[in-house]
Amino acid sequence: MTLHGAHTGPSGEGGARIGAWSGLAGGGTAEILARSGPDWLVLDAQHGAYEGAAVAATLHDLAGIPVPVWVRLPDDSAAGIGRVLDAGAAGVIVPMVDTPQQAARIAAACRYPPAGVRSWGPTTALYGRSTPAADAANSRVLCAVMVETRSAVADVTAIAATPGVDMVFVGPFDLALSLGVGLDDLLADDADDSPLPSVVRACRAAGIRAGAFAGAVDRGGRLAGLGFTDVAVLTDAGLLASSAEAELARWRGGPTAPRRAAY
Ligand code: 3PY
Ligand code: MG
Repeated sequence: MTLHGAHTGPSGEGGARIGAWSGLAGGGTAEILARSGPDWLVLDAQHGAYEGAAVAATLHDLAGIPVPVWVRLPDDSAAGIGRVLDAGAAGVIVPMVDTPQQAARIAAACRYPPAGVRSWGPTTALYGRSTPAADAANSRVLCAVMVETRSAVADVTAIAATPGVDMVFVGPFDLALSLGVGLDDLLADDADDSPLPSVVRACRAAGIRAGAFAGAVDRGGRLAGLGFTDVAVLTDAGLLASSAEAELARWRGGPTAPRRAAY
């Protein structure tokens, strides 16, 4: 699935891949999102309700659905990265990555030796799934590092060029805070040397994917228009809040209330 038309990236190469973002652990919400047809799905263990056992259980529930499932971790710990990959995540998104050195440690945590330092212990075979050999696991895993501070943007060329980093993923909410600008101003700024175009340029130069969190279709279209290749457009909490509010407003015949959720 891609964002077409006005949402197609300036490269004109078919638009961005659309991601779905699940923060509501349990109750089948991730499965409902995965079956809605996104290009990839993220389980959010930083700001969402996913903790260890819920991540593993959800990855098992999603195993038969042909959508890559990545986990956004709460921090850059190698142990945390290893645990979600052991449970079958196709990749990780690691928040608040500020330097190429930190990015290199994260890339190493995603891969078995000799490419990295990941410890062997996948649990997928216990649940009837195959366990790829170490070299196949190393080449299939997606390692995404989040650029969401002023200092990360200043170093984004080196972060994107770090071997083993497959995608730089922008957190525009945190980046706007770090820069001291409004979210809409950050998204509107398309000057060559401004933050978001600089990230896209660095990713293109390194030959890696440029991802970003949008949380809504209008912001997603803007990010795809700036050239991001992967945009998280749907969130379970946002969809639930906005459609519940819209349906209630429709029932009551009044105006639709502004969205409560930040995402
Ligand atoms: C951000 O925008 O800072 C994010 O991390 C999105 O989840
Ligand atoms: Mg963030």
